[in-house]
Amino acid sequence: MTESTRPIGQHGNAGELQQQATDGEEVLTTAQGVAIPTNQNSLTAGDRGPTMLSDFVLREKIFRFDHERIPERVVHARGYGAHGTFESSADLSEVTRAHLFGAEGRTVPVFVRFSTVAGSRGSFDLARDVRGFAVKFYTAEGNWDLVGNNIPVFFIQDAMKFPDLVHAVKDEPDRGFPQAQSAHDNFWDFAAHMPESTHMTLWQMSDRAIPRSFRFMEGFGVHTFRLVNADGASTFVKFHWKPVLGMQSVVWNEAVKINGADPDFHRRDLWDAITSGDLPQWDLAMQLFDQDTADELPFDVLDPTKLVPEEAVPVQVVGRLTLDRVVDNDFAETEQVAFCTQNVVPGIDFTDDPLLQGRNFSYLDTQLSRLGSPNFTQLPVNAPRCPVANFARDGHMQTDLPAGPVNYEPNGYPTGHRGPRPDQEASFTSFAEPVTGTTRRLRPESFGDHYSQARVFWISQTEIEQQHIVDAYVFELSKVQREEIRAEMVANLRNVDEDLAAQVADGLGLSLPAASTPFVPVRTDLPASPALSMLRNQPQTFAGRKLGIVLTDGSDAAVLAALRDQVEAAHGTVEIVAPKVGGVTLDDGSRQPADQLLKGAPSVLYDAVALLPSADGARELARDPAAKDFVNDAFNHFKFIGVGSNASPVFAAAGLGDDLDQGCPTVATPEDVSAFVDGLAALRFWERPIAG
Ligand code: HDE
Repeated sequence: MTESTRPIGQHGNAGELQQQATDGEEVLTTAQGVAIPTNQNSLTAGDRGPTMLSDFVLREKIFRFDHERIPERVVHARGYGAHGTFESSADLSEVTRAHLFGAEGRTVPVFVRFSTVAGSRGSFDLARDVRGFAVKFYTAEGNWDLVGNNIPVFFIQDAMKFPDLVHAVKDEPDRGFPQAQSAHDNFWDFAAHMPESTHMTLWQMSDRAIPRSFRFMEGFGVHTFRLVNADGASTFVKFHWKPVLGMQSVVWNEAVKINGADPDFHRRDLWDAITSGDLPQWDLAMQLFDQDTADELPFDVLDPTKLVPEEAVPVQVVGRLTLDRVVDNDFAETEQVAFCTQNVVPGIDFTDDPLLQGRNFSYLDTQLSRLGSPNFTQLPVNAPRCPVANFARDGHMQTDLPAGPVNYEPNGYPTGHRGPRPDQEASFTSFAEPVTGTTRRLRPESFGDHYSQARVFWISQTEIEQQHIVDAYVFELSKVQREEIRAEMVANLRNVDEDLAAQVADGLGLSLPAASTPFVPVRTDLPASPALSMLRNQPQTFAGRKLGIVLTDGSDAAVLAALRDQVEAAHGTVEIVAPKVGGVTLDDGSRQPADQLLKGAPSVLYDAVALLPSADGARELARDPAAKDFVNDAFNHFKFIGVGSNASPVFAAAGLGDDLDQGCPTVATPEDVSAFVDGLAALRFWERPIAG
């Protein structure tokens, strides 16, 4: 064990004296290792007298507590991390000298942190927001950080604009709200005046921004990076993460309710999946292309507001990420992990994407403000798992013990005492790119098309997805108080698609404004890219999803058993919801504990539901607002609902008596179960004729 990975309490040498409490637990000590009889009562003078200044136990405990917090991340403050492994499945040595990709089957440990962007650390998981997808690969050649998002493009083209973007989207500075929401004046004012952000806002208004959980979302490196091979030749690369369980999102009304019912919905989902052995997985995929292909594309590959369509450059899977271990300590790991886009290894390099160049400065810089010392690289979660040797020294919280007199180079000390020497073979060498031109502060012309790819995204969506995008714009812009911002946004949307703009204007009760003037003409000849639609690429599986079953005393034990068996056979999970969390007595006399209290587990927490009350139980439920909300929400959120033989009174009471459709099949006998469970693979019954 290295110095930096020792658990607290194992530092130093206890010598002869091995302290152990009588019950076998560790002995309670101060931070100095001094055993103390209690840390529950202060030292006072007399029975009710003053607390003594000499009470170092009290002072130390309070002192430690007073300094527990560090600044939260300026963006991506709310995040959740886990450990895992990456295994390569391809030999990419022709395009990169990175050891990690040098052969099939190479494995490296990883740490992943998912996050929302705008909200503070204590905000809620289901904000309509971009999600961060940051992966630290602890490779044999040093740490590689792929700090991506779940959306493949970004709001801005130049790092110079990032502070403006973040100021605009965060809570408004005078009033300090709204929290974790882009639905306010400053964000849309900024977006309306930044046509380059239009493509990203379409993605942000799509269901991608309200994922069902981290397990069901894609990830993207966003920028064009380079791979560099042993001969120094470069290939452009776009990185993708593809969830093995397929993509899935919730609907907006569901998101709003999940935030109230379980603000930790996403982190709980990840924790539950990993701890139950249902290990989340993503394929790492690459789009590889050369300069000629880049030149043929109708946009600049250095522009981070553009993507490379999968139809133009295929996405090839090169490995798989498996998350297999939850953190031991949220602060030590998830909060202290320090991702830096500048962390690359030999064989992986940057391009001149101006956003990426700015990030390479920002991430290192921000760690100092968050973690307080350049020695953050020594924290266990950040420390490389390969040797580290250089002449950097000292600083706050230095925990390494670099021995010897040499802390500079060149030096004339004899071999073996000179300190670390460069190894040219092993070294990272920056791609040798010819650079010409005069310095300037001007955006390249090739970055001037702000709408054509936004249009491609729009026309690639199914009607349902388009409707959700319209609804999201209408919702967000309805929260804006300065009305001219609405018109300015719609004026931009007219350049994307007239229909989109007309629908948003109609939803806002706004007469259609004149279109804004695009910097370059919008290309309407670019084809749709079906790969951009979530619904067109639905996974058709209930694996990893959850069925909530409402039971009462007297519920049918045989139907329940069949449901549980078949959902589990489909690799889904089942949760029992009952009027009392102590559980119910089934019709065969057996006792069934509940996982959730009905009043505490609305149907938004489930992917599909089934109601199996007894006749008496159904009469009770029909009077229970929580039960009525349960079925109403499930219905309105397009969920599949299994209807037990006695359940009709609950639906009648919820006003759904005549509405039950093919998405609400009867599950009256064990024989009905397989059709219901098979149907769950469709995930939602979108055919339901309700406004979503
Ligand atoms: Fe970040 N970003 N970012 N960002 N970003 C940070 O670094 C920044 C951008 C992303 O889980 C900060 O350690 C600038 C794009 C993720 O710890 C900060 C620019 C993408 C995370 C920062 C961008 C991202 C961050 C705040 C424009 C997708 C969370 C805390 C030039 C490819 C990582 C920190 C984690 C975090 C700066 C744009 C993703 C301030 C200046 C584009 C996933 O350094």
